[in-house]
Amino acid sequence: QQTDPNSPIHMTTSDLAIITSDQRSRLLRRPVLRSDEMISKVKPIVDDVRIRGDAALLELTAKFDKAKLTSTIVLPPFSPESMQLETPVREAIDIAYANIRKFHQAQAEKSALVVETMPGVVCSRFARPIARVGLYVPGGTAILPSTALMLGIPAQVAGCKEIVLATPPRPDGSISPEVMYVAHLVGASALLKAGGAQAVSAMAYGTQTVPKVDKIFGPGNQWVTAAKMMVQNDTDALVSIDMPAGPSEVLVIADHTCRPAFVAADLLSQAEHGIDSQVVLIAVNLSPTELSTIEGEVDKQARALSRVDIVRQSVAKSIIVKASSIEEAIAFSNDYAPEHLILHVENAPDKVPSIDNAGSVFVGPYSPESCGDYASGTNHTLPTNGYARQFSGVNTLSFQKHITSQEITLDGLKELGPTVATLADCEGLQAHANAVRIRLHAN
Ligand code: HSO
Ligand code: ZN
Repeated sequence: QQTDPNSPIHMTTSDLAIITSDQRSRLLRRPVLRSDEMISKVKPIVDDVRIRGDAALLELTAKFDKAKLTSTIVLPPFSPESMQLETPVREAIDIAYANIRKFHQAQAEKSALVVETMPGVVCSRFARPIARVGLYVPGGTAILPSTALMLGIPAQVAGCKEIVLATPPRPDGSISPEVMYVAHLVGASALLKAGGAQAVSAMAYGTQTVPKVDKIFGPGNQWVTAAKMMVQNDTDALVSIDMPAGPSEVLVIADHTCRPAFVAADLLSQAEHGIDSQVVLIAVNLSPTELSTIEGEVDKQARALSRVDIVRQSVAKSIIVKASSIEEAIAFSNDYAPEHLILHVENAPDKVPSIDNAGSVFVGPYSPESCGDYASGTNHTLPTNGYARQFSGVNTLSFQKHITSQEITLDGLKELGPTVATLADCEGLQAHANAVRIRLHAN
């Protein structure tokens, strides 16, 4: 898309005090995701890999990633040369790894939940790892070792036995040493050099060399997302996915206490992800001067970015919403259900209890989203597109499932059995009632 490099980089402003409820609903909406259309586009790719396996995978990787490979799978131990890093980068990855691990380890359930619902009737619930998981780490305009950390660490902590990490190869057939190093740290059992719908299909069905997995995680472009949705609906694949993913988003709530330069920097950090990034600023009672200072900062900082061309397009689609109170701002944010919510407001911690819908919250002026994106400990694979209403971000429990169990004593059955028999009779399911009565009559 051609854009004039001299035109100002600015967002469109609306005022909650004067817009109609229809206009408000429109502000809350994300660009329409054409999932049906995308699913019909990815179907031939998914089917090709499902049917022809490795041969199709190699051909598609040559076509889409321009990499001519003889094998797409790399097994550990990974060679030291493939993960050679500058010391500061390795140390940064190590610190991020330690923090993310600490936070995700704390999420792991240590013991079973045990409840005696009636005397002699003991119900329990315990977690077990999902045995085989596939982690998709996107390639494209940026290398994303951070995504490998965010998916690999909870898988490792949850105790998954097989961790397949898929990422598109570079044209020379290699994988970035940063991603290789993370694959090593998280104990990946196989690295799949493939991207897009073809990688998802390979992991969902398995090929001659790619292990089949039980659940597929990770963000990706529309092709990856459509392929994930498609395979999760195929009972032959018997695979689940983490969540439907859309373009990345941030919503910043700022009041008179905010530092305009910080607000602008946060908006831009999300805007640089891609031209479809969703960036929203809610300005709470800001004066025209305060607002134009923020807009000036957005323009100035954007021009200094190497990804200015991407930012120019995403900012052009972004919005500023004027609110007249913090309550009104939070109500809008809860309706929007942003992936990331940043609170640049007075007494920010006091506002957290009123947040109902958000993937992850960044509280106060010194908590930029970047910290959560990389290294503070929280996960950056979060619900987008308004799915924060019903989905949690990826966490340790995403890599486990729960099993319930019960143990009933004879006294317990004497207590509970008549209730069960009555309900079974009432449903006309005699064999169910018999399973209880046969035991009670035997004693
Ligand atoms: N903000 C992105 C995550 C990310 N940021 C990766 C930098 N690298 C997810 O919403
Ligand atoms: Zn980010």
